[in-house]
Amino acid sequence: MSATAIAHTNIALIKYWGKADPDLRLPLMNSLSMTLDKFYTETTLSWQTSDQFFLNGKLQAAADSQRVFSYLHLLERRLNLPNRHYLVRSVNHVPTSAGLASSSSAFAALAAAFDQLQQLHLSRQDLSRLARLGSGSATRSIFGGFAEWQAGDDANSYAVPIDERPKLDLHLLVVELDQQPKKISSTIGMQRAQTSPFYQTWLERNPDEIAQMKLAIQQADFDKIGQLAELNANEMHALNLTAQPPFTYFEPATMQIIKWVQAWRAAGIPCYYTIDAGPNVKILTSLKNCKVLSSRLAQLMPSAKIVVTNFGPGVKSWSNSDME
Ligand code: 2P0
Repeated sequence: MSATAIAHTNIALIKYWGKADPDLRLPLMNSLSMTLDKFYTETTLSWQTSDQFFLNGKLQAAADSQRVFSYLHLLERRLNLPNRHYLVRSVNHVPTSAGLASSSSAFAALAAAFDQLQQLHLSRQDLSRLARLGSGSATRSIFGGFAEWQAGDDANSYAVPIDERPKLDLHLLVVELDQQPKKISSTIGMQRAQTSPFYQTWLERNPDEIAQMKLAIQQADFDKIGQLAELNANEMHALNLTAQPPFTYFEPATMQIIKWVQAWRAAGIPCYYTIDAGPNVKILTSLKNCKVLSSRLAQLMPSAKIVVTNFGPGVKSWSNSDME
């Protein structure tokens, strides 16, 4: 008996950047994301006599598997289930090594595979709450299209779908830069950002930013969505630059792309950027302009890898009992 789940990664347009409770991964603010079609994790879970984690076909060392098994055993305790050992086989489907954080899809897939293996039939709301305990951004990957993760306490901090099949022509160009310097983890980055003199303003602005983004989505207003997403990303990165000690995820090439996006927009091509806890840039634009911008980027920065993505679906899971 084994269970498989597929979950797609998501990119926050209004970002989660600060924890109210690091152990329960409760955020200090609501966040809102777009689930992506091209990037996903497929995880198969079964019981066996010892814990083993294979990632992309390779057995992982104990140190690299610890987060996965701590999570599965936490789920057992939470759900009053017996302590068992697991074989976890995960494959990250990423067209190039796009450098996209996979913890959102990884923990959403793991939560759904666990639910399926244990035959719990949890609601998507409960799955979202459980995914949250593995990684904050995984909370949102339970749903497709646009999803909002609500701040709150352990019982009511989960994601809700906003529009799982948006009609909007909103595409994301993921631009992976060739250098991948050692990252400051999101957990550390968030902690440090809270020392910024602007952190309180970041929190105070959140309800209005969320409300404006939801309105823009409802009105299918591409420019408004892009403007709000870009502003919110700039606010997050301004917190990092003004933290004690200050830091940034930007590399020179990150700034270069920001300037090109601004110039292309000034020249009449609707496009906006967002940036997460790393140097890569994601450009929001229409399908037609993806082609134009991809070829310009390929010329200007031949070393960059570019992937065009669109809205992806929510998590899916199934049992493989007949096949094993
Ligand atoms: C987000 N990020 O909303 C924000 C914006 C990165 C920048 O959530 O510590 O791996 O596991 O809760 O979810 C990345 O951090 O952090 C992230 P944990 P996670 O997508």
